[in-house]
Amino acid sequence: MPTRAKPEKSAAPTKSDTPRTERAPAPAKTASSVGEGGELHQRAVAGDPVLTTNQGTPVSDDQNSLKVGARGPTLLEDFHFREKITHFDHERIPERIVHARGSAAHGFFQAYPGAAKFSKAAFLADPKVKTPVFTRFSTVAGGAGSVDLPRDVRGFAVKFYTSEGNFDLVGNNIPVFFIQDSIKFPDLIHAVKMEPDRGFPQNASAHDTFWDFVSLMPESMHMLMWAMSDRAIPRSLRMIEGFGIHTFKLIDAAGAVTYVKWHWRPALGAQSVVWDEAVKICGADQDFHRRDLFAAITAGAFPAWELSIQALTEAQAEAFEFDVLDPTKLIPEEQYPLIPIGKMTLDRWPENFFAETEQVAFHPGHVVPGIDFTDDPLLQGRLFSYTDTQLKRLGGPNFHELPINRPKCPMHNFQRDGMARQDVDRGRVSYEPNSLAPRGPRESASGFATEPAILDGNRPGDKVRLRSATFADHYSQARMFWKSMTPTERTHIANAFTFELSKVETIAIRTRMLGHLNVIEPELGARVADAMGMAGQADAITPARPVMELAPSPALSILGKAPATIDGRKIGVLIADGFDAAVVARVRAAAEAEGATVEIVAPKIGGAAAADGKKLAADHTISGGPSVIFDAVVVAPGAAAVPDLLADASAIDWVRDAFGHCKVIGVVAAAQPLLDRAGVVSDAGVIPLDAKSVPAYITAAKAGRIWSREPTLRGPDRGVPAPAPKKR
Ligand code: HDE
Repeated sequence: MPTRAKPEKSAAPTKSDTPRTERAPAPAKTASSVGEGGELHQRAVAGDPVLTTNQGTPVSDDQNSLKVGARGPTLLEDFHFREKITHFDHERIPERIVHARGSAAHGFFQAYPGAAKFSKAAFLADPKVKTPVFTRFSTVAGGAGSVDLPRDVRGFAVKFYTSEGNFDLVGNNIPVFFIQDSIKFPDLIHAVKMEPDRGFPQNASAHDTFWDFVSLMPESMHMLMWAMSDRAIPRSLRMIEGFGIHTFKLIDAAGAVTYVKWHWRPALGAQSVVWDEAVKICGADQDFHRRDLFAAITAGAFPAWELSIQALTEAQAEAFEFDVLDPTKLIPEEQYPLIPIGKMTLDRWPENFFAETEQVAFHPGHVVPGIDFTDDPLLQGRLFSYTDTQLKRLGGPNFHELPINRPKCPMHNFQRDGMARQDVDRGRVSYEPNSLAPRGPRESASGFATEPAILDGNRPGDKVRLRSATFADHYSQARMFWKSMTPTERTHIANAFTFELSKVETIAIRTRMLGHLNVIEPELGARVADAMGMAGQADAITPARPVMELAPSPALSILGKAPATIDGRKIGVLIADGFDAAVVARVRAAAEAEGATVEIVAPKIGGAAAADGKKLAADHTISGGPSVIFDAVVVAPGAAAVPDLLADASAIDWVRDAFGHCKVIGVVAAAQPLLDRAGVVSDAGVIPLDAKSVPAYITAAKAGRIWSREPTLRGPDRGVPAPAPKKR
């Protein structure tokens, strides 16, 4: 017999001396259990929900499992315990193999007048109609719990719940892709994900396997230029552009076909952070992008994007200098301007992350009448992959019944049963044709019918495993991208290549990549080789096709078209005891008038006392709210507090980083010693601040970063002209 240690003590605690979570059940529930049952009933009547099992059985004790004696083994018959633990054990579903880390929001789309000219799709027909949407942004390489700001492509997937079925526009924030044929997708993803023998790095392309693969795949060169540009480290999900990448077909009411590229443009303008900032943000706030989207939407500052198309006739598509079926090529906006066709606004954060953001199932094959595919071999492969992946992730063929995936228009067919079927299908008839259900669902002439035209050069031939010769130029648009960047953006690209290739251990991979960079643009190759200390070591690479000198496309530059705005941006104000409340209040009023938010940073979270003695609460401590999380900053401590700040490394870093990341700094005179200690040199972005100069500070902040500061601060490539480009 096991010994029972003082059973009476734990078996009958008094309510007053035992916290609820530690209460042990009375072994013999007689009168008291009846009493509790009565209590349950009363609470239910009062509208206060009773805790039940998943079968609806009321639960009397959710604090203790059922045991043989207070210290004895747990009993198998405890169905409530087993149900709860089993459910918990199965709470995770397989995460997406790519795009596992994502954040999403609900919203609506409204077409502009004239959109119907291109497509008979119902959601484009009437500008008054608000089509519900659910939009999920994601990184590609990392797992679901990875950080928000690695250098990576961002997914931009929109589900339109149209009156004629769901249309999913499953795109990225970069208009081209790494590969041309979907059969290479598993290789690409295996190469970029953590290396299989060591399990790292998580969510980073700066390692050998990624660069090994891409350096052997010249077709990835154009996309690499984008991935090494600032596009891959966005400031906010609200500030990214989106692209459908593949060429799609739109079909109008008369059956005419337009070949289109899809584009999303953010109302707030596109903006990125700098690399050093991204690295630090990943430590300061792993959820930087998710939190930013959540905060904006819950505050009512709804992010919006304009949807546009580039529209080509078949003849124009055929005449374009690259194959429009090649997803490593874009069509310059200067050649085919964007035609705006509508606007998306995201105005509601999901109720439940798992039910909606995790379980949403996108698929480029979810199209509606008026939209159709082309034979882009990457798109064709995706049309298979996405259903397959949902079967695995969501456990069977009924994923369309989950509320987030269910169309919001009527849906009827004869598909039946399967794992976790929710619908209770009625009647005898589950087949077609039938005569027993004359009012049952039938085909309709207005239903989706594949648009049969294929581009002229794409007539069916023999069964082959071939890459079209029209896909063979891998460098010309990569060079065009380089030529389209501002000097600052070029420096960022050179530094990104330098950083990533310096992480590659295998010398032969580095020299191979340097060879490709020389082909893309000798100046780039030379700058990166020089910054790596590997000048003259590049492999000689001969492109399959001579590189063409294409005209630059200014539309590809983020900085070149950056709007002067602080709308949607965040200003951090560092205060400490004795600060001037009037200056801080003016900064807040002026910033908020421009659509920005202001957050207060102070040595203590309880806040700081102004010169007039009034206390202002802080949003962050100095180390908890480093300047990397702000777009512009104000340094406004009281004079008496400055000596303490000078002794605080996080305060010095706060200022040093703001300067190093080229941010506009407003500073009160008393704080000058802090700027001196942080190595801040006065320039156009360091604004002496008093009550009068607040407008000047806001104007400077609207102009964005002080890029002229950057070459004085950070290498290895400081944007200095490279050694004389070699002749090709
Ligand atoms: Fe995806 N992709 N992909 N992809 N993709 C997935 O589907 C795939 C590609 C994109 O927020 C998966 O539901 C193949 C291009 C986004 O849930 C999977 C190929 C573009 C998302 C899949 C591509 C994308 C995915 C994983 C090469 C830009 C996230 C989970 C042919 C146009 C959607 C899932 C979300 C997700 C396959 C290439 C965008 C495995 C085979 C090109 C935004 O089905």
